[in-house]
Amino acid sequence: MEQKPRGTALSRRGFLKAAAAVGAAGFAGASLTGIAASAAQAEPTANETLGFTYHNEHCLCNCMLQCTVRDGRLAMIQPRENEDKRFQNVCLKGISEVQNIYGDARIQRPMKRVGERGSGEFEAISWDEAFQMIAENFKAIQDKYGKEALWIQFSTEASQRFPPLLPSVLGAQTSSMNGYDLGQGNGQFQAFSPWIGLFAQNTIWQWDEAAVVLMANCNLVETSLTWARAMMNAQEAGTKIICLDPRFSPTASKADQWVGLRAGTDPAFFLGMTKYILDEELYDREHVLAHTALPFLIDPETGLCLADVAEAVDPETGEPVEVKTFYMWDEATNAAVPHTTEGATPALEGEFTVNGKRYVTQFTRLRKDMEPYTLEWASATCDVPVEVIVDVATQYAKGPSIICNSVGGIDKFYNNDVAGHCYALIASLTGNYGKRGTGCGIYGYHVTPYEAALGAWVLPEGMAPVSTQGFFDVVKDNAVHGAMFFGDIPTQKAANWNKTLEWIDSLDFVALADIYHSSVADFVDLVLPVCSKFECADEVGGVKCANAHILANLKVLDPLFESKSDFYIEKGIAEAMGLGDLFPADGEEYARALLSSDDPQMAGFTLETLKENNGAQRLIGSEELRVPEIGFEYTTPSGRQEPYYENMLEFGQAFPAWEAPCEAYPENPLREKYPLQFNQARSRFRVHSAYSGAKWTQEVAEPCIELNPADAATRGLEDGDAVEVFNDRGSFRTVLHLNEAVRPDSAFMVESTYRQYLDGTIMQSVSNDQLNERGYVMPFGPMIPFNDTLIEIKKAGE
Ligand SMILES: Nc1nc2c(c(=O)[nH]1)N[C@H]1C(S)=C(S)[C@@H](COP(=O)(O)OP(=O)(O)OC[C@H]3O[C@@H](n4cnc5c(=O)[nH]c(N)nc54)[C@H](O)[C@@H]3O)O[C@H]1N2
Ligand SMILES: Nc1nc2c(c(=O)[nH]1)N[C@H]1C(S)=C(S)[C@@H](COP(=O)(O)OP(=O)(O)OC[C@H]3O[C@@H](n4cnc5c(=O)[nH]c(N)nc54)[C@H](O)[C@@H]3O)O[C@H]1N2
Ligand code: SF4
Ligand SMILES: [Mo]
Repeated sequence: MEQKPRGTALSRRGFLKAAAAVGAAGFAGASLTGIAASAAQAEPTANETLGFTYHNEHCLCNCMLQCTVRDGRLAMIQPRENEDKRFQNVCLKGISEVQNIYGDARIQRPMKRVGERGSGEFEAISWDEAFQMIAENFKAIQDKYGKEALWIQFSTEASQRFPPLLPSVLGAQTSSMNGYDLGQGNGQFQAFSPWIGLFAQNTIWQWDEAAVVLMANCNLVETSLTWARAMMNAQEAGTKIICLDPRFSPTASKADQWVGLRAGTDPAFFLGMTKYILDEELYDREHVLAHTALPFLIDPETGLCLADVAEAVDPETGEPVEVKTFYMWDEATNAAVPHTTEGATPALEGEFTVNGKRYVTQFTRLRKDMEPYTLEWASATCDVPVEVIVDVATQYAKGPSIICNSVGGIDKFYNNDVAGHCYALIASLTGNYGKRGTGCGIYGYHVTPYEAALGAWVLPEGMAPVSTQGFFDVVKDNAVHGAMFFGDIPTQKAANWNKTLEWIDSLDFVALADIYHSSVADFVDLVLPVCSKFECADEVGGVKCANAHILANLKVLDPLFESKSDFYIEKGIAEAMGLGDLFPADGEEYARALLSSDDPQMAGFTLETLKENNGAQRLIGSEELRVPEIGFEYTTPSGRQEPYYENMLEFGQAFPAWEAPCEAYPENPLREKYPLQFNQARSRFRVHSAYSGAKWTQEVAEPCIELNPADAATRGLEDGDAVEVFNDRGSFRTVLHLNEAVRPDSAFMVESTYRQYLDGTIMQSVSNDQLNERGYVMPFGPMIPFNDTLIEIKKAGE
């Protein structure tokens, strides 16, 4: 996940209430006492010092860590003491950083390419030379082709200390769209509220209030590892977890019920449930009438809503806005009335004449649109028995129920928005949104309502990056002539590696800043060593808000080898280009700017208080981590839940309509050559490619591809075989493991690892880069269908 959810007006009100009840001073006092006790317990010995930092953003956990440095070397990592034990966490990846940060895969010094691109031949140069080389090349490219001909992008993890400034200062292009993680969100958010509508508005700690949690495309126990305890707590309290996953995933193994559907067919499963719920009248009629737009009148020919549009001014922003009044059919007066009419008796279904024209309700259209999605159809499409669809639909409709959709699985299929739209529809229809124990959306951030607005380092007016497209689009055109990546962008943020390589070859200059020797390192002109979150040149190397805390990346060690932080690399480049004055002088100055915020949740927080509190301070008013009542206020045009999308009429998706995956569907003739669907997901042993080089992790989790034993047998393959994975786009080599948990006709692999662990090849060689055009009219853009990929596997060398 790239963008983080921002607090909502609703949640902010919730916060103010909570703050008033608890009292800000009381909380701060209590927390200080706790810290004093913890510091005393952990008194270091003579040659030991303690340091505090935060860990990965991208495993969605951001653990707060206490680090012991012995004789100048990182010796032990523990969770930082926290009064709230839910936030006192660490996993093996964190603990093993004592080895990993000194590991072989670490980039140690600036290096300039001397051989061909891809040859891996480099020679060490000084930082001055490196900065000079970048400055000259950036300048030449921007002078010749314009500022936007330079592309600078940070991977999510590389932007988790200080917010990047370089793309803004240079007016370079940077990515505004990721091409992943927001596919279901694209289809879901507009039913509830712009942007935040894709995040659950309550927290994972409220799952115990639900009767059922449907986990769709979510392997929570690995991908939100430290929050999985909330799921277990809920199970203990009697909540039933139902996991939809083609693979018997670790989460499926802990769930109460597993539905092993065919990959890429979640929309069909939900459409089948929806039709069943309609046919059996299992929807929540009262909720639908009072809180959804489903009784609104639409023109049956065009699908457009009967509505009046008036101009108004947004009281908060002063911007002109459209105010829409929709119409419902009032059965009491037998007339169309505005949707805001108090005391009306709206008709749910039927055909009505208004001003001589025929209208139907959205609900009437819904019944018609859902007609094709019979249980038999859904069962055949998803490869799930009819009884299972009926059973899940019945449990879900009864509620209170939650849909926890994460951002894997179907999100990496061509039809991802349809899945998100289905969740919004079924939740609105059954009243499983907007009340306690209900909810729908992403829970991975688990504390969505508790997000504080940090301050910023202010740049001169108009100094901003150009940001209109995603990396997946940039690789297709030749308008960019130079690039710099902070992290492994080219191998992760576009599919079809051979095409990406062609693009890299077309560039005049390309540089990389990374901690580890990631896959793209051998293909760039200049490699720069970045320090880890355990290393800082200053007292502080980053400040962020996560886990309902403000966190500080405080110094544990000086930068190892010749590394520098991303901040000092950006600043060094800017200095070489005569723009260094625009940057903060050092980490302290940047940290203070970020901490200058008028958000009441962080009132009184300073760099000093953060240091006193061992690098973490709880947001004021966030103790409870429960949203008292979500209410029925949505910033949709009608203020109701709106699962009917007028703006998607042209795509036949006003209500969700089945659309097959673009490559990995059963009838695709390509299956004859490439019979296996390629399921890629994440694992507890890595955070994307990070930890690939970690020796201790390698001992327990070597990169491999997994097949069901039946599929291996038909190919004459055995556990441990060296194999080649291929399709028309490319190929890679790895080791095969057999696993009954993998669905027949598919292969499973953890995304992703560095080339050096795949015999110099890369899994992105085979992934599908066909984008769904509909994505371009959606706010988060099209998504890369990584999993909508067909492959075949054979013994390597055959
Ligand atoms: N084939 C395939 N591709 C995929 C996916 C898939 O399922 N299949 N999933 C996609 C998804 S969902 C995502 S989110 C992306 C994630 O892919 P990335 O955006 O690459 O993942 P991150 O963990 O954000 O970044 C990891 C990179 O940043 C480096 N790094 C870590 N910390 C720092 C730092 O402080 N500074 C610098 N400069 N570098 C740092 C790491 O060494 C590594 O190279 O991958 C996508 N790509
Ligand atoms: N430890 C760790 N945690 C992480 C990350 C990491 O790299 N490491 N990365 C973070 C990031 S950026 C992301 S995007 C999230 C992703 O976290 P999740 O959303 O949990 O996604 P995945 O792990 O990609 O896949 C989840 C499950 O979906 C299943 N699946 C595959 N295809 C389908 C399908 O068609 N339908 C259904 N219902 N299920 C399917 C997979 O088998 C897998 O078990 O994890 C985050 N957390
Ligand atoms: S990798 Fe492990 S220790 Fe680090 S933040 Fe994630 S869960 Fe916590
Ligand atoms: Mo992601």
